[in-house]
Amino acid sequence: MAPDPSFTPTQLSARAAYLLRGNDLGTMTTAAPLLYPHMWSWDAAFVAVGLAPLSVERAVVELDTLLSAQWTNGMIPHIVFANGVDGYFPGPARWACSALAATAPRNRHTSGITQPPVHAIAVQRILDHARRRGRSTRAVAEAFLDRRWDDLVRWHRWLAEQRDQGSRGRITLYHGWESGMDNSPRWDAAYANVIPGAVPEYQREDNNIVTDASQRPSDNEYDRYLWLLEEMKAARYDDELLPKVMSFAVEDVFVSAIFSVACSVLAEIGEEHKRPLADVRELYGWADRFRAGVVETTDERTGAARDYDLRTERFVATETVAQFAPLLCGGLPHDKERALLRLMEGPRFSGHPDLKYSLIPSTSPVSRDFRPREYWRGPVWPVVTWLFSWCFARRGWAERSSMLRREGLRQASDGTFAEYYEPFTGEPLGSMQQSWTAAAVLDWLG
Ligand code: 9WN
Repeated sequence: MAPDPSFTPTQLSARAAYLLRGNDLGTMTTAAPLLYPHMWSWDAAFVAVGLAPLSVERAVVELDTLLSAQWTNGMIPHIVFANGVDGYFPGPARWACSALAATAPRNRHTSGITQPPVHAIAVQRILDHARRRGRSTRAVAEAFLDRRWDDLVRWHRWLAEQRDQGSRGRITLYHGWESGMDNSPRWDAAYANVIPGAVPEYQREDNNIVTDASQRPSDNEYDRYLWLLEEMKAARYDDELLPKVMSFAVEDVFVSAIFSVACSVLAEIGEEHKRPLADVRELYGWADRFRAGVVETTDERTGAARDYDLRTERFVATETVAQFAPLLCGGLPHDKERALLRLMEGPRFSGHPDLKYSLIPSTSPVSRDFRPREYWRGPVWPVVTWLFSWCFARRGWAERSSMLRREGLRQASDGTFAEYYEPFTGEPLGSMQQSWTAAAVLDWLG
């Protein structure tokens, strides 16, 4: 069989660096040049991870831009809109945050929902890289931490208090977009109970760019996404009202695991950099509470984690990557953890015999929900691979971590930096030149 066209590691990292420069608008990097021409919250954190080996200074700017759009309640919004750029729907006019929300920033347009809290990981990568540089770069990273520590803690406090009002150790989402896994089968049951009312007329932009409809969410799904915006707008994005009025309310086990990890990471940074002890204690407390919340959802036999639908008061088990949430944050008894690792590496996931690369698909190839090309219903997402690989290294699983890195790099060596890949053929799908794919590659090769 002829080898696939592929770039050497040196060529690949040069191309990744070039891509990030190309997507750089000055103080923010677009998530992708055409499909996502603005800054997304968790994309920005991963972008900062990729920028850090190139320039700690530029990585700091990325997080500063994001944090300068933080809401006064502490929420980091899922999109910070680039000034004067159109081309994405729903844009600022549809969200209408500055007009409706008392806590939205006045000087920047943002969306009114949030996204997974991976930012502490980016801060840690920035500090790691700064440590290896000269004194002036170290000073830039230190000054960033001085300037933004309180904002980062406020962000975590908002999640712990406003998005876990019952202190159950799980983050509640009021929109599937908040998970970052928009149309994952995880949300099918919850969306089935979202009955769109009068959605003001709209025109999608995404399918002008990705013209193959099978790669994006359907119109039916978009109607529900847009209806949830109307529900939030009617509540003026008020944290106290959302739990009462939103027809979608799900405790996301994957976001909860990420939050637990991020709280530990931020607490460790705080300890090392002599931040207030009260903050550090609070962060460790949240890390423990959310780890326990994740473990509580797991299946007795397999260790697989489940989301919890607050509207139907039911656990939702799906054969998706979210099942592996406890492997990110730990906390499972040893036997259960071994069982979950076997599930992840076995034929239902990364050990499926027909996969092109041994990577974790967004949905299991043997699930009846599996669609190999359709957004979060099957394809492999390089940034998710990076997250697992980073968390596994942190957990001391060096071999597993480097296996994911190796396979992730083989997948990315086509040089397209695609948003996601078809798991059997390795075909690049969705947006090309996706910033966070380049960032993952830069970190792996850095
Ligand atoms: C909606 C930018 C974002 C990612 C999400 C991904 C996708 C947006 C969309 O793109 O979501 O937020 O329009 O589909 O699902 O994870 O942050 O890359």
